[in-house]
Amino acid sequence: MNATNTLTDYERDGVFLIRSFLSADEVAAVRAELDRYIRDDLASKPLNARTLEKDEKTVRNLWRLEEHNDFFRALGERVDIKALIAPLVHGEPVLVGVETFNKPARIGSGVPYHQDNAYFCQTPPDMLTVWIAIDAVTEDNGPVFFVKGSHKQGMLPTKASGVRGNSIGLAETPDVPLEEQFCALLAPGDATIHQCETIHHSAPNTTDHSRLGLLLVYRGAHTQTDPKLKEAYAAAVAATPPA
Ligand SMILES: O=C(O)CCC(=O)C(=O)O
Repeated sequence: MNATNTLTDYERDGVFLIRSFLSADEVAAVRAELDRYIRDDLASKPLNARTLEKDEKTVRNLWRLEEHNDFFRALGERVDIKALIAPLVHGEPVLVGVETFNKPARIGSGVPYHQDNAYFCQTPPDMLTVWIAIDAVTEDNGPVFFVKGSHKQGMLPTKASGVRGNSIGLAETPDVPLEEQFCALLAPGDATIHQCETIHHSAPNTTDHSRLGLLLVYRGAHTQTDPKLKEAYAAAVAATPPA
């Protein structure tokens, strides 16, 4: 990977793609540990460790894996990954979350248009997400669409979305047709990295193929919580709690 191109693309577009971010063996190890964690550990964790789909039994999201699981904390703390992230967050990267968006076959729910900083509430917005495909992400199984360059607009007005696990969305849908958005089609192990104010969303998964993504979230050590953003987020999450 060319670090200069990476930084240029990230600053310009607010998102970029990295092929083979994890090897096939690493993807297999992630999948095995997620399966084991859901089967053996999840029931003993607090309710805020996950969000379920509408059937009330299939996992939509795992949250706080860096707190609950040594394997995922170690992955998020990997020195090579943090070295890649440092220039992008303009400082010392701090791991703040390891999560999943499972998007299970047939019942995986959609994610409304949003900017992550409505959840993270950080200033300056030196915060990002590494979204790693564990399953293949196709046009049909609910890929994430990004509006390139949208991070340059700053934070846009929000509204409570009523979606469990994604309680705050954009007040208005951006005026950019889907065909002009960047659709992240990924093979297992590929990743995208998006800045926390880049607009993105995904559709429900109605296919027979699961679309599991593992997310590593980092901020620069210098960022601080913005009280106004926090107030809006607290109201949305109180209206639609994640669990
Ligand atoms: O995985 C998805 O469908 C949405 C992911 C997302 O919203 C995020 O990465 O912030």
